[in-house]
Amino acid sequence: MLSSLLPNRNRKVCPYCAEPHDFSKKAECPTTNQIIPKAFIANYDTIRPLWLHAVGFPDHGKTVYFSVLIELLENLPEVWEGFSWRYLNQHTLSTVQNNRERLLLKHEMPDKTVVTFPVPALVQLNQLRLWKPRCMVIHDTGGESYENMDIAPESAGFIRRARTSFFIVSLPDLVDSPTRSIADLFDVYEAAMEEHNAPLANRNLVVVFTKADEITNFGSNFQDLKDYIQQDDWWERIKQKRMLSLEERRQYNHKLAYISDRLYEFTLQNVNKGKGFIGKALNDELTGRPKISNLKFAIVSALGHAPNKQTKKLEYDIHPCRIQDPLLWALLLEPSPS
Ligand SMILES: Nc1nc2c(ncn2[C@@H]2O[C@H](COP(=O)(O)OP(=O)(O)O)[C@@H](O)[C@H]2O)c(=O)[nH]1
Ligand SMILES: [Mg+2]
Ligand SMILES: [Zn+2]
Repeated sequence: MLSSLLPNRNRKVCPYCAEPHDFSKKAECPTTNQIIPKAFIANYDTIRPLWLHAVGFPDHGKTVYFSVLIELLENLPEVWEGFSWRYLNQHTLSTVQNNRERLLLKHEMPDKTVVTFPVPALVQLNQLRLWKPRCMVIHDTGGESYENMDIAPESAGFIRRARTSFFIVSLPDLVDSPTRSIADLFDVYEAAMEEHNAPLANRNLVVVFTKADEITNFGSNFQDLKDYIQQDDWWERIKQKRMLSLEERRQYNHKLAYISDRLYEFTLQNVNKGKGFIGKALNDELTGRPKISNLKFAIVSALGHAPNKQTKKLEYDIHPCRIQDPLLWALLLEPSPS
């Protein structure tokens, strides 16, 4: 018992169950029996894990977001000088290949009942230049629904471990079900986190408004948000193999902060119960102290257009917009310790 409390430099947080184990004798998770990739253990101190997970109501776009994000990463070397990625386990590779076939070639949407990344996907990101290399541990929190919020019990450890949560909100879906609001969503989220012993203090929340292609009216004060979505040229740049300079990438990060502030205003003014949501996220009713450390906002369209309502298939190829933004926020909010 005591030995498990003592610091042990061989103990590393397991990417498959999110608990620390000593891997010096056997690179296997005692809980899930998964073999830990050698590269994960060998580089643990220099290529730090970046735990990524998304919470949100079913159907708001979590699985599609992660699938398209990976597609973007595979194309990123066309716009980020020297960038490379590496899948650390066969499972990740198979999942990516399957997504490629379904989403990109057959234009099909992910199955609702199947969790796309039941075993976390391990994707090493190298040569980020503005940041140190990282190993993304992506966990898709689909599957069993918890009080209308997708947090399967086996996801709890990941949610506790991750310092940054992507709070996936599809405004078009909320408008279609007027009895639900973003403030309700936060209550469900907070209850789910409490249930899983994952306190909100010291946590970063990145609200990701998904399906931006379906938002037709941002209101007269927020035309710049519509422009921001439409003017993302990364996908075009990828096709044209036009690199972003380091200076352009720095400016992009500044723009990210500006857009987050604008989306904060937009949420206050134009989102049903938006003010209530921000109040809940930022203030602890009892102490008045901040609840969430950082509340940031991003807006994305993973597909670029809605699938056909009848066939549920895309009618033409995906055109992702701003899907890099939530990942950039995670990198900015959780820099690797030097
Ligand atoms: N218009 C539009 N629809 C999307 C987008 N992303 C997802 N969807 C739709 O939302 C559905 C649910 O997405 P999914 O990622 O499976 O949701 P999850 O249950 O939160 O994982 C998909 O089948 C698509 O019909 C998007 O970027 N734009
Ligand atoms: Mg899903
Ligand atoms: Zn483990």
